[in-house]
Order: sequence, then C-alpha cells, then structure tokens
Amino acid sequence: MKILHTADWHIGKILHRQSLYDDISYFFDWLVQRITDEKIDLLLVSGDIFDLANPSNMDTKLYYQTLYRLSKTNVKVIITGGNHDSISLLDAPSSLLDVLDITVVGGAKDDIHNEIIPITGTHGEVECIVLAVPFLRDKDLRQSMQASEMADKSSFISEAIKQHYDKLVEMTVEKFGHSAPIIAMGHLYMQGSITSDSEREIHIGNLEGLDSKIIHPEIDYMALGHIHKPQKIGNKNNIRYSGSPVFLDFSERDYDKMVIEIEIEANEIKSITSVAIPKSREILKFTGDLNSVKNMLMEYQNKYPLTTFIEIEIQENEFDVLKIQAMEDMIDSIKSEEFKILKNRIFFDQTPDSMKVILNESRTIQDLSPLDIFRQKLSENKYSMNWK
Ligand SMILES: [Mn+2]
Repeated sequence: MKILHTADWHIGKILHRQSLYDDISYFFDWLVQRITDEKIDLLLVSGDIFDLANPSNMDTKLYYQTLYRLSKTNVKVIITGGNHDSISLLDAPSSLLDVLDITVVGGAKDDIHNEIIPITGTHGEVECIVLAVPFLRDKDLRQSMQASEMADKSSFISEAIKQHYDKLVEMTVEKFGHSAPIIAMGHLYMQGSITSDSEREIHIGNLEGLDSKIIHPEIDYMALGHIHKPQKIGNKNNIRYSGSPVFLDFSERDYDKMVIEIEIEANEIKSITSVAIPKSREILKFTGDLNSVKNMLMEYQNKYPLTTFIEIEIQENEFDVLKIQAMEDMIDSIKSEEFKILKNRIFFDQTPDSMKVILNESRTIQDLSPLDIFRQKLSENKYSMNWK
C-alpha cells in the first residue's frame, strides 16, 4: 500500500496582506492528481489544516471541496488537528466525513482507543495501524499524568507526550500483535528541528523541543506536523516533518516544499521518499544598493503561474535620508504584472545614533510577531526574560 504524508496546509494564511488562497489551491489540484496517478491508498494530514481557528466561508468551502475531490479518488484520509486549528470546527462534520472514508481527529479523544485506526486491505487484512494523535493541549497532557508525577513544566510535557504514545503503542500491540507497521501522527516540536518564522510556538516551557528518544521504538514511521521545513529528525529516515506545502514566510524561500510517500509491502516499510511539490509562486529577496536592486526588479521575469512575491533589502553606505525617499518612490512607481513587493527595508552601514531610533520606529506592526511585541513591552518595563 502507498501512504502520502503532508501537514500544515494553513488554509486561509495571509502573508503581508496577500492571501495565499491561490497557492494552496494549486497544491490541492496537484495533490488530487498525484494521489490518482500514484494510486495512493492513504493520505495523512498532521495538523494545522486552517491558519485560523475561525476560517472564512471561502476557506471552509475550499477545504470541503478538496475533501470531496479526494474522496472521488478512493483514497482514505486521516486528518488531525494542529495548534492553529479549532477542535470543534474540525470535529463537527466528522460523522458525515466518515461516510467518505475521511477520519478527523480534531483533538485528543477521551477514550484514546479512538486514536487507533487500523487500515485494512481489500481482503480485510490489516495493512498498517495509524495512531492519529492530534496536537495535545495542556489539559490533555494533565489527564494522562498523575499530579504527583508533575515536575517542572518542560519535563512534564515531554513525559506526558511520551506516555500518550506509549499507551497507544501498548494497546495496538496488544490488539494487533507485531504483524502490521505502526504509523504515528503528531503535531509536535522536536529537538533539532530547523524552524522558520511562520510557526507559532507551541508548548511554552518546552522551548528546546522534544527529544526524538521519546518516540517508541515500535513506531515504524512518525508523520510529523508543525515545523514548516521538510526534514528528518535525529538523522532518522522514519521520523519526518513533511513541512507545509506552500511558502508561508519569506524565510522559507530557499528550499523546495515536499510531501512524503511511504510504501508498505508484505507488512514492512519498503521505501520512504520525499516528493517535491511543483512551485506555483516564486518568493525572492533582492539585496544590494538602491541601483542594483532597481536593476534586478527591472530585469525580473516570472516563470511561475502566480505573481512573484519579493522582499527588498537596500544596503547603502552612508546615511542619506533622500535614499529612503528614493526607495519609497521606486516602490510606488513600479507597476508590474510579474511581481509584488511585499516587504522593504533600508540599511545604512554608517547611521548616526540619533537616526537609528527613527529607522527602527518605521517598522510597521506587520513586521512584528506577537512575541516581538511582548519582548518590546518587557524591555520597556525593564523586565528581563531569560528564555529566547
Ligand atoms: Mn503550522
């Protein structure tokens, strides 16, 4: 059987006031085609389906349209909730989606048996078992541990998550033996993962991330979500983030977006392959002095179906307020079908101290994350913060 692992769709994401609706739509077209062509049997989506807990009607429609198209390909779908998702929003249509062979686990189940999903082949034999674990919220973790076992916050989270998976593996082995591979899903922040600027931090107090050693050895493949760059964890081929299918931030521009395909044969994982998703939009950063950036913009030709998003960073030698005006004029005067400038900044190698404040203040709220604002507030009030 063939499994396709993806995560972090973030339907509804707005990047610097530009909707990424077209980007995710391109991905969905490609995904449906890929599943049809490759005869994928099972699709796993490991959390962060929507960018917001209350998505727009248009985004919700796109989600259901996509699920309908997927159901037409005969693929079985398992969707788990992420830290961005509303549990009740995902879970509300679950009995209806069951009819289309789509299982949704928005939040941790009271009876964790319901997170164990055996996948059967045409002759009724169990081909693999999926542990459909959504993002585990604080209250879920507290339930699975005794109050007396709670030490400091960080080791508590790590221990409680480990116990959740261990329990599931134990129940699975008890019921199905060791005959079929165990595929676990998770929306977790693992130690050693390379993040971008678009993940919202999860499990405050666990900033270092989880050690991959907590993953039970009986788990044959770990289908992770949360981190937006595709990667293996702890150098292990079978513990992977698929990453998000679309670029959610400028910091994600230097690598391909991926899905992971897993093939199971004779009750064993035969291959794990990452497959690059064709790019629908280019995301670029142009750096240099004003003139060279201007030239780069003039010469730029878009080869992709969607308008390119460009970030510009002007670097000039000596401080000159006219250069700031010239940059703004240049941005205003450029009208292009090929690209949009979403972010701009100017730096001077030599800036008089008195001007540094003004330059800093010209940052807009869109340039800041909630954490940046919190940090700024703390420093204004002279509180120190000893976590990064
Ligand atoms: Mn995410």
